[in-house]
Amino acid sequence: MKLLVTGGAGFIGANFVRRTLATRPEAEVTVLDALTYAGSLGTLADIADQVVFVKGDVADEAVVDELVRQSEAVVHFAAETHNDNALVNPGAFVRSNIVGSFVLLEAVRRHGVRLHQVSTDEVYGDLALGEDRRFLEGDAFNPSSPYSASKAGGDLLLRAWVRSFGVEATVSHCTNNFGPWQHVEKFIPRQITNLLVGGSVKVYGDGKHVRDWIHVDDHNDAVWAILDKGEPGRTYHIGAGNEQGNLAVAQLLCELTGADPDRIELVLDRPGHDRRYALDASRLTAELGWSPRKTDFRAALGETVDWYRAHQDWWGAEKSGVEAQYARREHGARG
Ligand code: NAD
Ligand code: TDX
Repeated sequence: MKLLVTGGAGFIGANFVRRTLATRPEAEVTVLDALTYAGSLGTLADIADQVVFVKGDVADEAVVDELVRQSEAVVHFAAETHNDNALVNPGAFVRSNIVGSFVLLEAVRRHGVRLHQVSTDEVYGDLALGEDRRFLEGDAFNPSSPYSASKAGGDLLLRAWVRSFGVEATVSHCTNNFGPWQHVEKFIPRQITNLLVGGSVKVYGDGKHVRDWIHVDDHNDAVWAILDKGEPGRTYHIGAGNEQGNLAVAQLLCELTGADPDRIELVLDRPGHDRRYALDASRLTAELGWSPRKTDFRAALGETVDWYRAHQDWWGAEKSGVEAQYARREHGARG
């Protein structure tokens, strides 16, 4: 199968490419990635001879049209993905996440190519702490942040292109991912690397915010299940039913790195910070037979800690710049 993977130099996309090469030797993979701050060729270095890499923007019609024309299926990961950045520069999110999806949808419509779009649980907005509910496929979108609104925008376009033009497309909403190759701006790698360089763990607000964590390989296996057996036009939730409070994750990371928990610091909260995310992913299990495998969170997080310990060459150069950016934002927000 000739597969186009957008955003394949980023965290989840690069893990997807690796897993695809390992499990589907027949797949011919082309990666389209703009190599923003979040994507790097270093992430694909050891498999560079097994993929075709094209540096380009998903919102660039000419590049996308040609690549989609040559493909049998597209898996769309490319996006601006960090909520804290969306509060500083939302325009980049509108362009990559909404215009990017539009350009891809038009290209798959023209060329009759199958599309799977990777989206997030954040499109539904948040739940209250202690509320006995998880979001279901079909719940109304109610995004709270510029990032989640831009992802919801791209997903609404997809729904309309399926219904109006009959494009053969599916979409999945996944919970928070962790694992190797995740940028050090995100919560888990930020705190692991803070601990490894002797810094403190920075938890926003009261630390009681809840995220539903899944290992990136489980996410990507679910994407393959949808590509193999999913019904065009259908929406699938991907989640491992693993809700954790941020403070609890911070404490676990201290334990796994042998750090004193007094290195956890409560810092200024993210504006508009969503309280709790939780998805019901039973449709995926019932209809496509997928279920998560890396369900021992402590063990999987321990492997992730070991990976960051062993790969300082990959994240070391980014770390101080990311922390300097966070420090400027906190200062600015406090006026
Ligand atoms: P990431 O930020 O690590 O990687 C994004 C990749 O997309 C980077 O390589 C970047 O260079 C590329 N990119 C950004 N804008 C582009 C553009 N306009 N054209 C081409 N390439 C562009 O993100 P990630 O965590 O790997 O997320 C991948 C996808 O999964 C996103 O669509 C995100 O919304 C979704 N998602 C992520 C999570 C999570 O927890 N990380 C959870 C659910 C869904
Ligand atoms: O330093 C931090 N301290 C902290 O307490 C950071 C970076 C985050 N947090 C909190 C905010 C969230 O409650 O940790 C939680 C996770 O934060 P992020 O890693 O920024 O993820 P989140 O905002 O939940 O969004 C993620 O999951 C859904 C991804 O970044 C999105 O791309 C995905 O769609």
